[in-house]
Amino acid sequence: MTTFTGGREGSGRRFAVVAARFNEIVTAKLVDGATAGLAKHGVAEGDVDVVWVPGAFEIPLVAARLAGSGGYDAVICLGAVIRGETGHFDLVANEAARGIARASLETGVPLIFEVLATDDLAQAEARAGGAHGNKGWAAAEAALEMAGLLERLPAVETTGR
Ligand code: INI
Repeated sequence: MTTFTGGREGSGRRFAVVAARFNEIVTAKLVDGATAGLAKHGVAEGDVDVVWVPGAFEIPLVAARLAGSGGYDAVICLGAVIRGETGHFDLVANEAARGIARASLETGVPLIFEVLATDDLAQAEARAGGAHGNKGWAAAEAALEMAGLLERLPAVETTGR
């Protein structure tokens, strides 16, 4: 039996962070958490690119571009969709999730989904450095683990066509 695990070694790896500016009071803290988490695990500052987009709805397109560039081991997607602020909460949150998942499967690059979807600002803040920790940090650790895991798994077979 062989067991595969990812580990969290960051040295020599490159990561992109895509962050939504909407609800920046929350997402800026998620970015801080993610970049601190990457640094803690040995990722060099120069090996992290942070890209800001207007809102969570725009994350998938930019994440797909970055993942498709071949320049990153994983792309961390950060946003905060807050139900109290919008009638189209479900649309924005669902499309962000769907688009990020699709981009990950199509590119074969781990895209980490940390778009908070909460009822109110307090719940979001609790997950961005508050009582529930910083989900940006958790996203960084998921990115490191997935990067390591994909490196260890058998490569995708190509037909050569
Ligand atoms: N974008 C968010 O990231 N969070 C939200 O809570 C939000 N609300 O409340 O509407 C939101 N909307 C903007 C959306 O992501 C797009 O930027 C916009 O629709 C333009 O395409």
